Amino acid sequence: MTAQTKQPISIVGVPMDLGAGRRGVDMGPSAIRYASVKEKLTGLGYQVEDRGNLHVPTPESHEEGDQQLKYLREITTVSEQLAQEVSTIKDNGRFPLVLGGDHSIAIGSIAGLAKHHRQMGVIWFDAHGDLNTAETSPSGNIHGMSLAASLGFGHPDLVQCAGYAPKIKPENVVIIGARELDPGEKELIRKQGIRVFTMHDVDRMGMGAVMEETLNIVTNGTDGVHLSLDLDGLDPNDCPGVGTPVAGGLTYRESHLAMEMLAEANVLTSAEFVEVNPILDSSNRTAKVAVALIGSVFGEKVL
Ligand code: 4U7
Ligand code: MN
Ligand code: MN
Ligand code: MN
Repeated sequence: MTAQTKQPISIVGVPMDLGAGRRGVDMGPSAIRYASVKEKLTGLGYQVEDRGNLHVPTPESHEEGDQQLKYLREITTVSEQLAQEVSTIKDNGRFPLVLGGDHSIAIGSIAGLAKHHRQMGVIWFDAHGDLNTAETSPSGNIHGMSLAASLGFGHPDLVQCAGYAPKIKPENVVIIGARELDPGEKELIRKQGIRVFTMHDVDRMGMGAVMEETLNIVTNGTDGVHLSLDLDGLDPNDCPGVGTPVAGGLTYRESHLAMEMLAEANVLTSAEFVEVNPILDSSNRTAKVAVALIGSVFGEKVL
């Protein structure tokens, strides 16, 4: 790749843990920076700006509020700020790379991005669907509702982030790595016709074929592609530092192949890496995997 084809990157951290059931994922952006994300990208020839972290309130200083929508008010505020931040990065002609934080931050990321890409494709790499609403959620944790909200389902404060809805269309979304879906999520998937490659599908087809089909779906009639990667999509053996681990996940190599095929296709217009919880980790392993995946998705090759 020549220097001109490398779009400059802007990193923004969102130390959010109000959307998750346990503490620690607020340290995700620090852990990923500590694992040398900027150096990795600079080494690949990118011009990189780190815009630092957004301010996120601490749970100890706020009430959970509605038990089916914990910290709704605070999460709504941060989502609006993130939407603006990501939109500014796009206005500057740069590639937004968002570091989480729990997966509720996707509400804000996608709200900011979809203003610039009204037909945006989304690859949701995750053990979960994040397709709950207050009515279907078994936990009341908003990180399990972010894809639903982006599609226009759920509480109006989340759905209407940045003042418009829906952000994305079900036919432009692909979920990869799913292995734990709640009843309400399954219903939404069926009703909306969302393409889900479960672990069963990955086992049967292989990641190569899964990604070929994924790339067809997310580029068909779209004007941009966002990668929303939850590290719990990977197997907990490779990524133990996540808040909601589920056994039987994607391997290190399968995940890298997915990133490498995305890099080869050269279709990504933004990305976020979320749910790294260094408190539950040893030697910052999960953040190191995140940085290795970031390397691959930005074109790092063995040879
Ligand atoms: B993550 C869950 F019930 N579905 O809604 C829920 F299993 O962003 C988990 O993917 C959500 O990590 C996980 O609470 C959200 C649960
Ligand atoms: Mn998730
Ligand atoms: Mn998940
Ligand atoms: Mn999780």
